[in-house]
Amino acid sequence: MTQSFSFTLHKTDGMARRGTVVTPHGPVETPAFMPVGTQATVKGLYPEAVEGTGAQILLGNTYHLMLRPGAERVAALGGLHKFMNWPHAILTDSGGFQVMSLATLRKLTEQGVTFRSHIDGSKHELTPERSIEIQALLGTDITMQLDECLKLPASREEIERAMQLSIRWGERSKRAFEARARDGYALFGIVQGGDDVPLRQQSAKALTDIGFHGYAIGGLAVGEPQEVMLKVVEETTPALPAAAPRYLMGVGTPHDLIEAVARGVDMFDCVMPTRNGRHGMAFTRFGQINLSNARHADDPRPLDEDSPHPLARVYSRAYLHHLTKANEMLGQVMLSTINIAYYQALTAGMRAAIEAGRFADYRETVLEGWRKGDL
Ligand code: PRF
Repeated sequence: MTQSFSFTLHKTDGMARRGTVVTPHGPVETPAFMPVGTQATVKGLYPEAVEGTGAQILLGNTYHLMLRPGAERVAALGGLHKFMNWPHAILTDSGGFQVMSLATLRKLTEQGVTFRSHIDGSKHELTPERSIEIQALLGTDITMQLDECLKLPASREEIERAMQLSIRWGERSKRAFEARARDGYALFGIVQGGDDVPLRQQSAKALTDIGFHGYAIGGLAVGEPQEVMLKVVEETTPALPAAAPRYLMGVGTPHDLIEAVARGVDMFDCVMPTRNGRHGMAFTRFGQINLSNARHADDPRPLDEDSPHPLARVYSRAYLHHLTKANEMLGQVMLSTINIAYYQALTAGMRAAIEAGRFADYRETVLEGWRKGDL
């Protein structure tokens, strides 16, 4: 028996929240970090390895999977969970953001967006209704509405136009989602409004009136300074229903995560742990360590002897340096795994701290560890 979507808020500490999202494919303890599995794979990691980091939910992408291998094909093969052998929860992004960053010859209208594939130049259309259909074919647990995400800086007029369009697409998404009657599954709305706080609050209110199972904050980490992002988050979360999860899309560094949780965010996704891992970077409680640096060549110490993940405890910095310099794929795999495990340890630490009413202390301890650096 699969379970219906729900969100339970267990405890708050300041604005930080400790909750549980239940999906048809299992629970997600929040604050939660979702590793990115764009092409039906978290790059370099077996699903078992992703599980071993503590992750309970992955992010998949409508845009990539509709182009290749095709949503209808994945559906015929039993859905995305079965296709990639990931039995736990999946959230899929709606495609709009990836169309804007990857596709060519884009044309945006009230109806939706037409574009050419970055893979073979073929022509495609994504509407709110088609995005919902694709995500249903993939069998995702959490569906995202189609939205328009602008890069910053942008003019107030442009920001307002994209924000209003995203609200209308949110309404259409909800209608299309309900028509498919995927009972027990969830649809999230996406707040837009750029760096304009009143527009953000207007967007949050309009989406709340439409009514979603959860609410994402999109359109951030798109060129604005971190303090602007955090200010917008801080002013937006109070305008969202306390009883629903909040997801900050495409964010971010470990520092972004801890500061956004302090401002009421529950969920995150980001390519950073895997992408940076492929480039020789390790995220640790001593901050970011660049393994290609020659200072690691003779260092027998592991990255973090107290890490909950064995890869960070067992392999020496010298070995990871060597793999990175030799451009060996095992180095990329190990660092990607270590980094996702670090993000999971960070969110687990936040969860425990909120439960204990000690989030402020935890945040200070973590920030101090990064400040002191890698001794
Ligand atoms: N919208 C959607 N996906 C996203 C974003 C957005 O605004 C962002 C912005 N950081 C990342 N991914 N649909």
